[in-house]
Amino acid sequence: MTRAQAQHRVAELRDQIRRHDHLYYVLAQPEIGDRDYDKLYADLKKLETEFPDLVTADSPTQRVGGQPLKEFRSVQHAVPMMSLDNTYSPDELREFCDRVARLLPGEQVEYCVEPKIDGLAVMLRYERGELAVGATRGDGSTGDDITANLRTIRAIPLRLHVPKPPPVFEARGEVYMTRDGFDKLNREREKAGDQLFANPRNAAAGSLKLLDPKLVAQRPLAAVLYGIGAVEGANFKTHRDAIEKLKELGFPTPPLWWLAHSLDEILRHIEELQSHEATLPFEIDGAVIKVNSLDQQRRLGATAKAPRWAIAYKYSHEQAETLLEDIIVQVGRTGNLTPVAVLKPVPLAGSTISRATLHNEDEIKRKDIRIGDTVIIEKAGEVIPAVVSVVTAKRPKNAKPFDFAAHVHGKCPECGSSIHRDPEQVAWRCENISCPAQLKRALEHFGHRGTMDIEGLGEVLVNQLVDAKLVRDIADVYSLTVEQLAALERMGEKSAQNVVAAIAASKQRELWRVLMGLGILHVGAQAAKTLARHFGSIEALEHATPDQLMEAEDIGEVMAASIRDFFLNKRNHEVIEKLRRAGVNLKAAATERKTAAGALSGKTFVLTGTLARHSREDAARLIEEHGGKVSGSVSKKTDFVVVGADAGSKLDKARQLGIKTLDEEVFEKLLKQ
Ligand code: 0OW
Repeated sequence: MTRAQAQHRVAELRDQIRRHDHLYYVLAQPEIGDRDYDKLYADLKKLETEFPDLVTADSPTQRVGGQPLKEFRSVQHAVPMMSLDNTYSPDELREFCDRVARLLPGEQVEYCVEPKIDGLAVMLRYERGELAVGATRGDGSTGDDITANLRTIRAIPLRLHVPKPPPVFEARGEVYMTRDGFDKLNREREKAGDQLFANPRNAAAGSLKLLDPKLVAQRPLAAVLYGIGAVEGANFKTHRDAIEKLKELGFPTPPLWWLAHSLDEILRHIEELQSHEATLPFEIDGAVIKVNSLDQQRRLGATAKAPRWAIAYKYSHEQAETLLEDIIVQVGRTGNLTPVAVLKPVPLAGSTISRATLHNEDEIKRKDIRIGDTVIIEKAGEVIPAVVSVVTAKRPKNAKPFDFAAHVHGKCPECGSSIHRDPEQVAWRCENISCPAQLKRALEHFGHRGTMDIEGLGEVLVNQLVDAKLVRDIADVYSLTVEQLAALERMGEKSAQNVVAAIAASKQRELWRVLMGLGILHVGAQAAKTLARHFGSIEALEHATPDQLMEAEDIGEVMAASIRDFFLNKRNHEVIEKLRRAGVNLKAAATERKTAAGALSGKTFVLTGTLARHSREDAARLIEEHGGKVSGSVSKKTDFVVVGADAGSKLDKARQLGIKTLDEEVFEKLLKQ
């Protein structure tokens, strides 16, 4: 192919890829499946490799930047990025409308009602149609330059695909993490023993703060643009015109909105928005009401921090008010120290709450939460209630600020050993892997059904074993005797025999389960299976260099470093030696290894509905034994969806993406091949 032909083909491929990105990430109306998309991308990548001088900054292949940054540069906003005043009730909203009417005597006012996306406010500056700068709102006049991170978000165009783009155009909006993406990310973090994100907003904010764009690219981030900042070469009469312009330029915009001409109409649309809340891909914490006419906006102007022509109306989640009596610090399985609020018991969402998470030290400072405060707690979908705010009007004189560092005085509250805080993480961690709290969590994790599956080795027995100093690490369970167990509270002879037998039986578990049981940071079930299949034994894994580790599928730098650190710790070698001496299987069985070359290797399956002849676990095991992978959600990476009775939304998504579906019959034939 000549250079001229390559140039033509490259331009064609870029247009096609951009169009499919727009269809999939902005309009959620994909026209092709994952395989065809990847083919386009691979062809473009190949041509750009053959003709490197054809690479341009706005090529779809240039979304994920090179080296991680050392820090973010600051950016001055040409037009300040204001925040919003909040209202929490119809009366407060009436005050807002009355003030607008007072300031625009005798004028008709049209309002626009749109969702208040609970993400991170950002701005995107395009110069001659090309994305020049992307930044956080910061304090409204200065933000962080996070261009490299924002370029990785596929919903954000790298170039404005219109014949004559405005010389300068600043789009403003919110970056968010999709609910599904948040759940999936937290499941992976849970399995790998990482600190969970409290909610999608924190997850999005945490992701955009990462200095390495390669990591940001792995996060399920999206964006909605709802405003315009500095602009040259375009003008608008209303807010809605501006939104239409954003749409025309290829940006995602609020999927729901209404025009209103009175408080009653506004309230009706706010209710209607709330009724659609669950169908939105992003979390919302209320509605934003704006005066639609830009001329009226200009004449209404702004206070020091917020416009007079816009207001937020916040929904009230299940909340309760109570006294924060104390703050304690708990230690999780991976050693994360988490501050927990001890509350005066209060009914909330059908249960009595006496504990709520304070997430981490930054949150306590950010919300200025003090012992003795009256606090608002909320159970907004998160698994455990959280302290959301302080009722400062009720703050007693002797309310004590909580000094996390002083409280723990640099020591783990459980075992007294030193603690460490990763610059990128927000949590402090205890460094002693034999810390009783960690040991208890580690033993529970080891015995868990999804790990070594030891019936009876649950929280109660684990606490007794550690408190009685019968075990000092996970391998000690294999030296427990029936006598030792029978001597424990509430443990009879029979159940002691059952537990000892269950522990003995666990020696024959697959290698990946042992790897899971070791609790290597970031190594969840999927990674453990890959490592077991790829290396075949703990021996081989122990001696693998980071590069060799990264040869295994889906094992990246972070995981490789974590595995290497684990095996560099001699304490862990002792534990593995104990497991070996106890006769625990430390090799991958033939089936585990065979799967690498199995008929389904490299294929990703999703199961939906009820199969007649296979349980979900059974079908998943069969797929993995044949080298396939099972995923929980349908995406462009899915190869097959196995459809049972009463299949759910995954079947619709498969059809939408043009992914092959198999009924049970065909699925079984495939396994037999
Ligand atoms: N979060 C939102 C949202 C929105 C504001 C921006 C400046 C003046 C009006 O969905 N839909 N519309 C606006 O318009 N702001 C929003 O969020 C604000 C941005 C900064 C703080 C809030 O998150």
